[in-house]
Amino acid sequence: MKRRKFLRNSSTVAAGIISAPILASCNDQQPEKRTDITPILPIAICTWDFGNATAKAWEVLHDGGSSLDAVHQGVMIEENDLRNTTVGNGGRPDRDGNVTLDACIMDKDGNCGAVLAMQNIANPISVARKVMEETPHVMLAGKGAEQFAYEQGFEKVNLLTKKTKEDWLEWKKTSQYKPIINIENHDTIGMLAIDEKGDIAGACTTSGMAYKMAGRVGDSPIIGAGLFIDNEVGGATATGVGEEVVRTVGSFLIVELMRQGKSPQEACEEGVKRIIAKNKDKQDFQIGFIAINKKGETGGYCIHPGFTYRTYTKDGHVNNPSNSYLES
Ligand code: SD4
Repeated sequence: MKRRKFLRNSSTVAAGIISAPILASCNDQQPEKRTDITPILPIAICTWDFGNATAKAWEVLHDGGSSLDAVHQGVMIEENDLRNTTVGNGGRPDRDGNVTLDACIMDKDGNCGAVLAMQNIANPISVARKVMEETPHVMLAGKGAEQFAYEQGFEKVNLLTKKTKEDWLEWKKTSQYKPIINIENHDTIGMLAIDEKGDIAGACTTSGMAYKMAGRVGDSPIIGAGLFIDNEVGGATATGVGEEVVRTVGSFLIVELMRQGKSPQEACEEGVKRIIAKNKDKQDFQIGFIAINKKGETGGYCIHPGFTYRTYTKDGHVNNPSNSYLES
């Protein structure tokens, strides 16, 4: 009898009387890892209603691809979409009119790579992956990141579109810097995926806050803040005002809360509450967290209503409205 069937049929095991190590001595095979819940695998999840991105990630996962390839190819869809003014090519510029992009990627082994405030390159997530795979470093910033990208064969691209230039010139008339809550109902894309093997990876990419100071970098390319993966536990990623996410090392915090036993939903809620606790007099900003655990369970939570997150599993492709700390 196959070992799996033996375990299922054994009333003694069902009663929990015989432990796995004792069972292992019944035959030559290694004991199987026993789990109570069937993992929902594979799965892709991302911040906001970036359905084209999760569809691409699902395509990769469904073909048996790795979670790393899935998140990489998934978020690239948004980097390449010129209609999206918050990610990649076509993203809004800083106050000087320069588009500076941030991205990071992390794999199942804790390897990671990031680019910060990089100009003239359309796919920062691909450069971040090159940093991870081709250099001894984790982060490259500014001119160094751009130079590295050219060395890796990336092309120089003008990232400022006619539309974002016009909007910037309009903004300059008042030059008022105020992060907009739920800007155009999308923002940074952070994506988490688990592949058929059960391995977790994540990616996060953004053009950052529109009209930020030159050189400003938010949470999105900072491992632990905008994204964190621990293949034993789960992953988390963030969107919103990056300064606040950095102050709580939000994504790392959420993964650690899951390690301590919280569900992804409970961990996201606690992450938002920690941010609120540090901002007692100020709540006019948005933060959204999403998380996934090793079982494929997901969660999402935000400060203001309006944040949504996409999930793609064999059961469907859904845009989930997130619960929020504040009511509308
Ligand atoms: C940042 N978290 O640069 C990113 C961008 C974002 O609302 O999500 N903006 O702070």
